[in-house]
Amino acid sequence: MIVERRTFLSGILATGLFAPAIAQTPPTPDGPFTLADLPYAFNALEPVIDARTMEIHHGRHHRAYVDNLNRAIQATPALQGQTLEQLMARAGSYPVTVRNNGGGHWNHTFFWKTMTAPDLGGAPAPMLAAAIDEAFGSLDGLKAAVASSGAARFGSGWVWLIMGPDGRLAVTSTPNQDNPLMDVAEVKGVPLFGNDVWEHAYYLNYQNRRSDYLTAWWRVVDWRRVSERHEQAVAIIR
Ligand code: MN3
Repeated sequence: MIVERRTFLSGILATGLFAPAIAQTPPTPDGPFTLADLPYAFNALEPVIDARTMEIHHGRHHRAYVDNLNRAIQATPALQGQTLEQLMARAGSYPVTVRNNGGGHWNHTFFWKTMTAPDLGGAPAPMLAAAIDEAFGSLDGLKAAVASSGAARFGSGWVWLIMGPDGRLAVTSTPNQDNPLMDVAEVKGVPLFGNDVWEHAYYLNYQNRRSDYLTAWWRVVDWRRVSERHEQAVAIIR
């Protein structure tokens, strides 16, 4: 019986029909984009985000976005010589793999730099605090908007604080690895922070409790960095 089953399987495999599933992935290209090290240790965000989650998130998920983006760029001469931001701005007219993996690379690079060790991120600078009050009533109002936008995102995506062309702040959400810099984004603007609400960002620690993750995440937000981004964005529109 076992022999028959083996014969059956090897016969099936010999047809070549299953070759794609066992084919080797092409060699990893070494550019044009590279995966930078995290700006802190894997365990730096504990207990909010555990070291194992950070290790897998950065070393496997983010690395895969970079590798797949590089493969796409190397295979398509028309995409070569552009910055990541230029690719984002025209994501809608490029192959979907560029939108997904380019977005994945931009979003995660931005995300790592948005965070710091728990309770060391300070508070919004006065100009940012004033803009938050104007748009959301208070910092708690912003947090409530992020909680509801993050919870409402079905499946995988991101929740963002952005500054629009009029200088006003807004909370938005994008699906998959889209971001507010993309031409395809429903609401466009300059991202000031983004939080990853893919399950891979929180599942080991929080399982299905996305709202608990969203609440805990405030402890690791680097408000100095977010305030700097806001200052730069305001300088550009003035
Ligand atoms: Mn992620």
